[in-house]
Amino acid sequence: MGYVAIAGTLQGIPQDVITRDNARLMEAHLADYDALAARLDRIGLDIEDIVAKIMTLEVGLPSWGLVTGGTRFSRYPLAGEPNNIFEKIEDCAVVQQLAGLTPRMSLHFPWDKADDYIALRQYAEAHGLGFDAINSNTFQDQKDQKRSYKFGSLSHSHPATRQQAVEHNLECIEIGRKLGSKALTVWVGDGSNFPGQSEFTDSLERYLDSMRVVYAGLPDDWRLLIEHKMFEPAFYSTVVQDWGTSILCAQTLGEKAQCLVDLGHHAQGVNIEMIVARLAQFGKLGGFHFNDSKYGDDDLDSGSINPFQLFLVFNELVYAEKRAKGRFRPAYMMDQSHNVTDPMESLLNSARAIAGAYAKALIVDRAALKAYQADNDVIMAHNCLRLAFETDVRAALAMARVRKGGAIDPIACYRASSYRALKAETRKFDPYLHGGIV
Ligand code: RM4
Ligand code: MN
Ligand code: MN
Repeated sequence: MGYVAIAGTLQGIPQDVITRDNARLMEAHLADYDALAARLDRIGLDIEDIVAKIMTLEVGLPSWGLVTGGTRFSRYPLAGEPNNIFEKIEDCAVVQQLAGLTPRMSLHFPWDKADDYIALRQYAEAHGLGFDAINSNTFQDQKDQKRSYKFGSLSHSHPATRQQAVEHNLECIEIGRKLGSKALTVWVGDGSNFPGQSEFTDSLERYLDSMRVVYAGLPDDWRLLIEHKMFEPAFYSTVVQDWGTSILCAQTLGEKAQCLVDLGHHAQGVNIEMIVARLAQFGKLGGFHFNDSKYGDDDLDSGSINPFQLFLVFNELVYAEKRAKGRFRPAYMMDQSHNVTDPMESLLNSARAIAGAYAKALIVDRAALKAYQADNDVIMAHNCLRLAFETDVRAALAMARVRKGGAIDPIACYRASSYRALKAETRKFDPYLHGGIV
């Protein structure tokens, strides 16, 4: 089985593997598609409009999600997984090839450092990929780093440490410019583990002072995405702990600063879809880190634990999109850790779950919903959402993939290609490498 240039990609799954797997499933797929078309027609929707909208959805892939993740206890790497950013690009190109809605990668520095960013960009472009938001990392110490982030970074009590963290973020912007990226995501682990360890007000003030310098370094057409997180690694207080602090910081910094919502970064039971609505209403919803969680920042596959929540989030996003009339373009990205699955399979499944939540949100009968809400017809208003959520939209998703040259069943096709096994023959592998826990 030769790996050849196809559709702008240098390597990938041979086209005949996709064609063959799709041929196997086509008859059933078309029957399902017709059935869904008829169902949607009965509620006044044209399936072609829905498919066309699904085809516009784009979600960035996290470079740190391509290798097996781990917990505090261990990591169990997989033979054939990528060893560097170039090999990660190859894998992302395959996810894009099969899923059709993940055309960009979100990089994390210094993890993804390369000698030549122009060459890196060309390599990605040759694989049909671009770059999403750049992520800085001031939550770990790196080799040869002068000052430690043990007690914080952008909000550190010492000006020299803050300066070092600012410079790292400015360097990330520089790298991003070379790569053609348009946003910088800043998440800091800054916070405290003990009451009294730090002063809440002073540390936020210092954080803002640092962020003002980073903001001033942004190109005009860039966004600065502020990612909040309630706890971890700090377990008593966190400097940017919730969407309240995040939006205050974004408003203080200016137009180009917006908030990024990572679905796993909230207290249990928090109404995340409502946070999404609020941020969108005030023009500050800049981006997303999709994942799922049961307990905390679990970084599980999108839609694997609470698909209803994912749907309700997209219900707000579709409403915001409608209200903004085309001026609403948050950067959608995944942020997941794949500890016990093949990362590429998890990303394929997650892409499908995210697109599915979007598709279901698109078929909500908004006029009927508004009328029921106006009449305080609670059950019927709720059923409007339920009906959309319970609709099986898989055939519309598959059609969107097929029209982009992708697979009806991405995971079956990926397995049929033996991609991972073939990579295991050429990529170096150290089963005892336990680092890289995200
Ligand atoms: C954090 C946060 C950030 C990500 C790191 C790896 O919890 O979600 O977005 O950059 O993990
Ligand atoms: Mn995140
Ligand atoms: Mn996280």
